[in-house]
Amino acid sequence: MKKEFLNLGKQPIANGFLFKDQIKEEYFYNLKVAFDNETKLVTQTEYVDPPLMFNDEYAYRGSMSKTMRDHFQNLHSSLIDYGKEILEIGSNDGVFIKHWDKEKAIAVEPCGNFAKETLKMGYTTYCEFWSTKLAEQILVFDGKRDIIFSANCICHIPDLDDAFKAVELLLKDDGVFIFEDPSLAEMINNNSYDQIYDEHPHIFSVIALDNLLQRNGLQIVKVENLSVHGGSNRIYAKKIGAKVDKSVEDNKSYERILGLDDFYTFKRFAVRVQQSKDSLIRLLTNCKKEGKKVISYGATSKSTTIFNYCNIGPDLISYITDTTPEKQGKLSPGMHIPILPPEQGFNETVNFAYLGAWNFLDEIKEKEILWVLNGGKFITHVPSVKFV
Ligand code: DWN
Repeated sequence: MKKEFLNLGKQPIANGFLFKDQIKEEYFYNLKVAFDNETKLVTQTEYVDPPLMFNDEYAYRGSMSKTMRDHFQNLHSSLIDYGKEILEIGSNDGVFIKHWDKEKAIAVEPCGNFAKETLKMGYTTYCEFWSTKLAEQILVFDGKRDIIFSANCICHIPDLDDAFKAVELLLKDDGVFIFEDPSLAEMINNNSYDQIYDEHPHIFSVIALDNLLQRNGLQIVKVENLSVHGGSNRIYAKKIGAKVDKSVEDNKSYERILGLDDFYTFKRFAVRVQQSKDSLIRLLTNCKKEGKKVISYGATSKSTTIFNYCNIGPDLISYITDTTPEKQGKLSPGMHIPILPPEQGFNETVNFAYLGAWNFLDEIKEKEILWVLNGGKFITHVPSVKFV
């Protein structure tokens, strides 16, 4: 049974970057987060219909950071021993699958603008949402898989039972299901409530995932804790009966210590979220009073949650810079802050830059070292509101 613990208010489509003439038909929904006492899953009370988020104009391009390009290149090298017949759920612009043999790798990507890119690269690409129906079709045409992989996509799927049933159906008996998504433990530790938005109906704990996998014929056999995307877990799952690595129980014990299986942990988290909101508004308001120019660095889904929950608009953030061509020249979802290319918007006139892409702090600070040496300062809310 789901019990609500956090209300992040009226929110737009997190990646719904738009032009001025589209504002009148902009879609909003109420973003409320709950704890399911049976599965221990942290999940939204209602799910936004996937085609509203994932369509032929999807704006998030996975290869837009060196961090993630390197991450997926290294991952390929570590997975090749598991086999060659791989299927990727949510292949985006091919940033991961491009390292695999075109004859043996299959891409599943519902966003047509990106499905076209992997097709053009020569990969069999199913431009559909992951489901048991699609898995049955792939079983007939392509056969079972050694590896089913997914990065930052499984937590996007509302019906996890169907998604895991589909994996179990298409996985060879000794096959492995490997997926990585933001870690609930890291969200609680870092107060990074902006991991919650329409595309993330769930934020996963290892405890909850194992409960859900096991009721669909799979079980977690290994967990790797990653630093990417603000702290993620890479889950290795196999068909029930496989040998289980120590890392699984280690992660579950740590999550029990954090209280991730207890509703009241999340009630306390909700209080910290409100405090974070008050601190961020106070800091940005003071910057404005002092006549400072503040922008946001990275037009992220995460910052959509922040700006709409905290009601932060162009009065406090002059504009947002972002390297993604599909976002430039548009307005941010909900609060309609203009988005500029960095070469146009990031310069010595900027005093402070809020880190919409705080998960890339190291890469960004390295890239903008001259601006920092000239007195520029970044602002973050993770794990607390401060200059970094
Ligand atoms: O789960 C998801 C994650 C993986 O990506 C998706 N549902 C949606 C998306 O979330 P996000 O938008 O919060 O992701 P990022 O990766 O934090 O977005 C970074 C943004 O910042 C990109 O639009 C690229 C931009 N960027 C930039 O402008 N300059 C990134 C870097 C590193 C930079 O130097």
